[in-house]
Amino acid sequence: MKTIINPTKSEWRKELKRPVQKTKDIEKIVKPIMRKVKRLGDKALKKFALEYDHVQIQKLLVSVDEVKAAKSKVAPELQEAIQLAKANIEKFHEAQAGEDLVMEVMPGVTCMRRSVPIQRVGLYIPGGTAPLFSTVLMLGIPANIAGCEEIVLCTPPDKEGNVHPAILYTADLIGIDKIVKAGGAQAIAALTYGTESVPKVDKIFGPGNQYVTSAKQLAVKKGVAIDMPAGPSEVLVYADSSAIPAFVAADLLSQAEHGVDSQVILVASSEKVSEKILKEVQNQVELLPRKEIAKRALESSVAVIIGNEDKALQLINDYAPEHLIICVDNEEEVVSRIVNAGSVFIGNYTPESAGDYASGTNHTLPTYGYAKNYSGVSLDSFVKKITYQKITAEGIKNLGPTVEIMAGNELLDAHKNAVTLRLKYLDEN
Ligand code: HSO
Ligand code: ZN
Repeated sequence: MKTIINPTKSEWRKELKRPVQKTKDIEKIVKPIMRKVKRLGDKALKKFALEYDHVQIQKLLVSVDEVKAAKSKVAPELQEAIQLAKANIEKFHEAQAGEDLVMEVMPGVTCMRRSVPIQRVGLYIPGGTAPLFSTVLMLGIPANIAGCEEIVLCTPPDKEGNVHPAILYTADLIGIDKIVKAGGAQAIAALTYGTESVPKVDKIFGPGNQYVTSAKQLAVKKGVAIDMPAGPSEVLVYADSSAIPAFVAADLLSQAEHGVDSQVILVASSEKVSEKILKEVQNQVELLPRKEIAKRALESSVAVIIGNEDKALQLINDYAPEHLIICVDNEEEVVSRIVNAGSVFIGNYTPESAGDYASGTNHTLPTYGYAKNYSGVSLDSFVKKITYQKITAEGIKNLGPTVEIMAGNELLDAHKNAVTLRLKYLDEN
């Protein structure tokens, strides 16, 4: 990890710049994939499974028997852990359901707002080096609570044509029964256009590699919504001498092990604090099975020494990390001044992995600086808010003249007439 000491704003901005994403080159590969899936449907999905997942798929949909068989392959202790995580995530997401709004704004004029579930949602669960069954919980639970009518899960098959048992077990536990063996851009294309086996959806959720991300971006142009723009996962830890170095090091590494492009940043209040933590990082990384990935991520990671709290907060809010861990003495004051972060973890006993798996918050969070203007996935992500209004005869008498004047001044006479006709009618009857 590179260390920079008391940098100026332009210095830390340069050092913390996220890597530029070469979207154009990726799009050139993704666009033909999308077109082929649109044209050939299931046939294209099977062709791409052979090409990219190296497996001949007979049936794209996971069968009931496959789900049953998966359960016996998941150790009881893992089943229990997933159930506990599910309970916490359900509790926290159920509590997010706000009351519908009904209000008589002036006599006879009632406005309402109701949450209505997005009807059809697609959840993408990546394959690759880690089977992210936790993401099934994070996306499937709020989709269920919201009441989405159709929930489709796409995930790539392994070389034997199977889906990881823990993914199947988790999906079954939360009642998702449409699981499609399709990964990459082709899965996103299937959810965008629909195929014989895959229903077209209204919104697509979930992480993925650059191809998946690019396909999601293209899906938006076809009228499908997505959870949020994506970039590599990231963590920023703000630590002073009250932080326990081994804990901070483990947190930094838990992000680093996600991928070689993970962004890991330490903001330390002094050189001494930083040195202790970095020493721990060096020791702990050697013990990790994914040490090669973590080491590469650390190569492009930075430790910043900033003694001044105001400046540290300026850096944090400017960087807008996906995950922010705060391990400083006056945590309450610091937390209250955070305005840009995906999710905040407070104190020595709050590792990021608690939120990644089981505490109850969602782990699908804005990266790449999007925490400045996006929220993480929550119950809200699975609903639309529809507004309604009901105006009585008394109401239109009260409100009508105001609308007439405004419409007239915008030179929109049809708008004005819509009120004038009604007021006249009421006058004459
Ligand atoms: N830290 C990841 C989520 C995750 N971690 C899943 C472990 N499994 C991105 O927020
Ligand atoms: Zn993680």
